[in-house]
Amino acid sequence: MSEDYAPMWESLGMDLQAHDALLGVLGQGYRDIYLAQKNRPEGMGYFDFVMSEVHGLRIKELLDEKKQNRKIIGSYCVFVPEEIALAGGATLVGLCSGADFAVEEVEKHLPRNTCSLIKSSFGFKLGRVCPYLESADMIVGENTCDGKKKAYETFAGMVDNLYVMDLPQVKSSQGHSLLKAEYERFKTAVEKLTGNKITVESLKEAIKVVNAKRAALHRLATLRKADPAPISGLDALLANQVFFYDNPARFTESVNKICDELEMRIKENQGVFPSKTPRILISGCPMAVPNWKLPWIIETSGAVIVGEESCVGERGTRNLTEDSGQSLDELMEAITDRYFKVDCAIFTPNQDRSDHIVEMAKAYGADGVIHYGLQFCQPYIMESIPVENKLEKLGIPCMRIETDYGMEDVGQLKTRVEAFIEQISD
Ligand code: BJ8
Repeated sequence: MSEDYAPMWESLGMDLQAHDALLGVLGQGYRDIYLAQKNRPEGMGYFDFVMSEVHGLRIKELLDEKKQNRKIIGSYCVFVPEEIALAGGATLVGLCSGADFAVEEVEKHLPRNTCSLIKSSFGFKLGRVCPYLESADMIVGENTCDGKKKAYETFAGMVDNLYVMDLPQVKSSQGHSLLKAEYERFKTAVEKLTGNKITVESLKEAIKVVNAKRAALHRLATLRKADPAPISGLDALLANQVFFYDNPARFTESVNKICDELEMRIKENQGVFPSKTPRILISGCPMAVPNWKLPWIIETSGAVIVGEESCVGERGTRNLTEDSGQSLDELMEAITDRYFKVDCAIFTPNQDRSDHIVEMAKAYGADGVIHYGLQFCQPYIMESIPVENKLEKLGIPCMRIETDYGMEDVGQLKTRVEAFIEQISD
C-alpha cells in the first residue's frame, strides 16, 4: 500500500493486528493466484492497483466523501438498488463476505451449518477487520434466503445502523408491488439519511451512471465469446467483484479501456490460453472478494472460464434500467421492473434462471457448466439438480460442486475438475 493507513483504520475502531493478518493472507493469495497468471491484459494493472489499495485508498476516498457530508451505504445483495442510493447523494458499496474470519467467534452466534457467505459477513464484523462495514452509515440487509433473513435478526444486535429490506419470493404481480413498495420505503430511508430529496433529475442521472457500469461489463462479457479467450475468467471475475465498491465513473472507464485492448487482441488472434482450450461456464452462488478458489482451480487445470451466471457476474448486471420515465413514479417503476428480473434462487418457481444458464452456455460457446454451490446454501444446491438435468438433456455436460471457503478440499476438487475437463475435451 502506498501510505500508512493505520491511523485511518484505528479511527474506524478496527482491530489492527487481526486486520494486518487478513491483509497478509489476501496479498499472498492475490500474488499466487492473480499475479502468477501469464499474458494478462495491460489494463488489468488498474485492478491490481485497486486490489493493492482495497482497504487503503478507496476507504480514504469514502472517508473524504463523508467529510463532505456524503453518506455511505453498505449492502450484501444485488437487490439493493444503487440508483436510489446515488440519486439521494449516497455511495453504495458491496460488503464482500468472501473469506472465513473469526470462525470460532462466529459459531457462537450462528449454527455451524450456515453457508460461508453469511458466516463471513459475521466474521468481518466480529473481527473488526472490514473498513467498508465500519465506514457505512447504513447497512442494508435483505430478506432473501432463510439463512440471511434469520442471521440479520442477530446481526441487528451487532450494528446500530441495519436497515432490513423485505423481498418477494414469487414473480407475481403482488411480488412486483411488494418490491416497488420496498424500494419506495428505501428511497424515503435514503432521503432521511442524506437529507436530500430524490428528484426526477437526480434519479435519471443515477440510472445513467449505473447503466454505464453495467454496459461496460456487457461489452467485456461479449468479448469473452472469442476463441482464443482474450481474458482469463479470473480477471473477468475480478472486474465483476470490483464493480461493487469502486467509484462508478472510474470503474466504467477502466473496464472500457480493457475492452479496447481486448478488441485489439481478438483482431490479432491473441488469447490468454491457446485456441480450443476447453471453455467453462460457472453458475451458482456469488463469489465475493477474495473467493477465487474454484476459478483458480479450473484455470490451472487446463480450461478457461468464459462466463459467470452469478450475482457477481451476469445475473447481477445483465439488465439495464429504462431511463425514459418523466416522473418519479415512472422511474421507480422502471427500477422495480429491472430488479424484478434478477433470477436469484430464492424465487419460486425460477425457470428463468435455468433458461438463462442454457442461453449463456450457448452464447459463450461453453463446453460444459460447473455449478457452484456453497455448502448449506439450500436455494442454489436445490436448484442445481434440475439445472443439471436440463443441461444434460440438451447435451451440455454439467458438474455440480459443493464447497466452502476453506482450502482443505482443494486437492479433491482439482481431481474432480480435471476429470470433468478431460470429459468435455473429447
Ligand atoms: S440476489 S444470490 S446476492 S441473495 S450463498 S446467503 S443464497 S445460503 S447470496 Fe445472494 Fe442477493 Fe440472491 Fe444474489 Fe443464502 Fe445461499 Fe448463503 Fe447466498
